[in-house]
Amino acid sequence: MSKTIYVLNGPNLNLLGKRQPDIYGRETMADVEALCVAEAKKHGFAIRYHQSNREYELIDWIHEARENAAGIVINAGAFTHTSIAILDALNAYDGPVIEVHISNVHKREEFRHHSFISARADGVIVGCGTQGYAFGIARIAALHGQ
Ligand code: CA2
Repeated sequence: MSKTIYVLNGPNLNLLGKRQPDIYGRETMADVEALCVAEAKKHGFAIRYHQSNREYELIDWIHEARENAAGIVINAGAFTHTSIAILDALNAYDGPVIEVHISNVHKREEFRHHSFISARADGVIVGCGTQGYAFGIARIAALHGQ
């Protein structure tokens, strides 16, 4: 069994900690990566961590995960609400997928209430801040009995 969990982040999440702290908190992407590495280590897993503003890069990483990932934690950012292409890529991946949103999208604008990714996700974590990433990793570990 693979011991690598992919953590994938979509557009604008590179700005985390730099703007809108009232919505997204003060931690940066680097802080979230460190949190993911630490959580994964507790369960005996490693992390492959990526962020991109380009849809095709996220799709390519999901394809790569088909070969070697124990699971995928994905915050696809605004692509969550628009991308059938990311849904299709996730549908071609057999392992556990956990969808994470830092903010509670259901308390926000109506257009954030629908997620294409939720149609594939095994679990969805919203509104728990960046801690949601750790919950996602813990869930994937639990699904593998770790
Ligand atoms: O709550 C989340 O994690 C979101 O996936 C974040 C996306 C948003 O489009 C989704 O509806 C919900 C946006 C990410 C933008 O991140 C920023 C962080 C700091 C400053 C500006 C943008």
